[in-house]
Amino acid sequence: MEVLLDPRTVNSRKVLAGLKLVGADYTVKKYDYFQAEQKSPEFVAINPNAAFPALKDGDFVLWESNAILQYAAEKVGNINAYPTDLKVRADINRWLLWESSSWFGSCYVYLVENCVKPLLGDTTDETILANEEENFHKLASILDNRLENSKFLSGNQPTIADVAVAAPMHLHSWAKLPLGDHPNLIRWMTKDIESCSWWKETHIGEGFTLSE
Ligand SMILES: N[C@@H](CCC(=O)N[C@@H](CS)C(=O)NCC(=O)O)C(=O)O
Repeated sequence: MEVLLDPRTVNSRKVLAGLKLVGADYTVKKYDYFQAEQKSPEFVAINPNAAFPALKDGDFVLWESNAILQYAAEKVGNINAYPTDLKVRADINRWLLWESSSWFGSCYVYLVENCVKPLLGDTTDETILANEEENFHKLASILDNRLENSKFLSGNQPTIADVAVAAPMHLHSWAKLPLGDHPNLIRWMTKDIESCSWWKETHIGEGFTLSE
């Protein structure tokens, strides 16, 4: 499998971390988000959404990061990272859909306003941040409640649901995600997720710096 992405972006890091979690063999073709290479004719021919990431497996092309996580887990047959029990799998699929439809968008507001804009010399818009706050806390409370009696989102070991939901939070300090009222979410992210090898090996630092 080959993944085409910029490892500094949320959904690209998600895929790289997920491929490591499931134990997939893969190669990476790197693009540059800050040079708008997701809009290049070459990349748009692969992903017409002009957004990272995409995956190629022979002639098969797949985009949507969470679909890539599902495909890779199925291909490897990693039933710890993507259990086959009907209800456990439905629960994981639910978090994947929720992340893509709700959580990513809310976290992205903080990433853009507090990280991307200042980096590009633009001004943070406090009104945009204030307008997002209520929604962010509603969503974060859902995660916080879920994690009250559960180490990971779906039991005692990480699954692709944890990878998907953690990815939009990946620069949470720099992005100033308002996590203060959500102690279980803080514990999960800073202790349980950030100590995992698949998370550490895909580390992105402030300023969108890569370690390798
Ligand atoms: N739902 C898509 C979202 C992909 C997406 O929004 N990718 C961002 C980077 S995290 C991107 O490349 N956006 C294009 C742009 O900002 O021009 C997925 O999960 O793959």
